Amino acid sequence: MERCKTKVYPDNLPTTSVVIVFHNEAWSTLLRTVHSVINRSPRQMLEEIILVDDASERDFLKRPLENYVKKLKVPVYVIRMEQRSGLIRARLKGAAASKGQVITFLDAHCECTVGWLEPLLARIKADRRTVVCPIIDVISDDTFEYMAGSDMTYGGFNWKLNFRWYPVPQREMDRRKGDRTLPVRTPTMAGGLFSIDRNYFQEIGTYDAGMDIWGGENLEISFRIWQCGGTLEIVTCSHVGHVFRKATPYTFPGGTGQIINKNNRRLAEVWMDEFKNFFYIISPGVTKVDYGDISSRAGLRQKLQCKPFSWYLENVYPDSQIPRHYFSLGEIRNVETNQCLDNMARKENEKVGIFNCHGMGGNQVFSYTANKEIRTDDLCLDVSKLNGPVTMLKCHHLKGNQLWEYDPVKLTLLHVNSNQCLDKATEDDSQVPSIRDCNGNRSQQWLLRNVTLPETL
Ligand code: UD2
Ligand code: MN
Repeated sequence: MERCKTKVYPDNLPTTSVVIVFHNEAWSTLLRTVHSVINRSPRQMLEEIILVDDASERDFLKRPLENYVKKLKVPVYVIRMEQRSGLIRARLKGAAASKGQVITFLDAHCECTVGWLEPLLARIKADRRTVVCPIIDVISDDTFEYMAGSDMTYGGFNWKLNFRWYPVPQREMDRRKGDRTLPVRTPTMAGGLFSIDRNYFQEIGTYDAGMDIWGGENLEISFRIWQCGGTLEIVTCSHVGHVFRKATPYTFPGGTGQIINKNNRRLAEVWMDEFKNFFYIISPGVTKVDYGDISSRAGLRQKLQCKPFSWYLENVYPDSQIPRHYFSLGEIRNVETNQCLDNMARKENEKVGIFNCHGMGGNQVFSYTANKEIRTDDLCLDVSKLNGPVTMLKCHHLKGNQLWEYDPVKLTLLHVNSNQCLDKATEDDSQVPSIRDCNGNRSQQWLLRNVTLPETL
């Protein structure tokens, strides 16, 4: 942004160590990252670059890499994990070896832009409990060209605990008085690119070393920062590009699903209180995954006297995909046909379905929220014309076509804007519900049931 170019930062900004972990990274992308850090960081602020090799299997990442980095004009150290440990424990090893006042983590396929570092360090200098992320620009994995990312999205997550970008809400625009060059308070970080005061990283408990390979650590540290008294920001004057890859270039020993589910369970159990149920209900099977011992992380939460997840939802992420207040979380069953609303694994902008009830959660989990939305994950039932169809759109929090009035006596679900009632399937498509003038028939009656979770919890 033009007005970022004329901002003036203090001279005596803290020094940073840049920690880059990698497993089987390509030479070109790794060195693009390293050279861009060296070329585009003021020398006095750059303490060192620490490359942590997570037991890569490629020869060029051994001696050739060590010989190459020796010739660079900034200290670059290569340290190695003895065995494949995953990005979380690799970053911990890099952090432990670092000497700068700030630690900046980067993925191994990035490009820092001119002026990327000063705005990050300035925020930490102003408040050491502020953790900062640059805007992540997109480097194409086909052409490696550089494309600007948006300053109008921030980090969130869905019920499955996938990190997602969502529009920066109006309240956050208002707080910044419309000045897009001011940092955005973000509920979560993407995970790979951020700066944190080195001592503060220790104080708030670094990372959960019980997490393996990949995933979950980004939401874990985001929740922890906010719940334990810190602030997490996207600094919109700082840009770093990242290669978003279509497929993972490495293996997940033990299975991708197993590992991610385990990491996610650890963060849900420690940080999310009763709201973990949204994750468990929509992901049948996840509750069977063993997540190991979390007592030290629970102890950390206790020691730091961190706030409950409900506080986080209320104060940090009021537009969260997980509703803070809700009437039901479970199936929505038609009284006449005994069938249930079902998202049929369909996507955004498609019709919601209806199917035999299976009581297993997953695609048949809907929440009727205190805001009178009917949601399944980050999608809301939406009707934009008389007589339907009922589609699933990204929840917009503005009521409008996503406002439903449930009558607990008549059992009707009235779509307020059209003044019509949700009804059973039509004759021409038995797998989608309809919307018709309210007539008091049993086919317009719905039971909103709370699903009970399996005993294993
Ligand atoms: C995103 C983050 C990533 C991490 C991840 C969730 C961005 C841009 N990226 O996924 O940093 O937070 O979400 O866990 O925000 N690596 C290892 N050992 C492994 C696996 C990966 O060292 O076993 C390295 C890998 O070489 C890379 C970094 O960890 O440098 C992140 O991995 P990724 O690039 O595959 O993750 P990404 O960008 O899909
Ligand atoms: Mn990456």
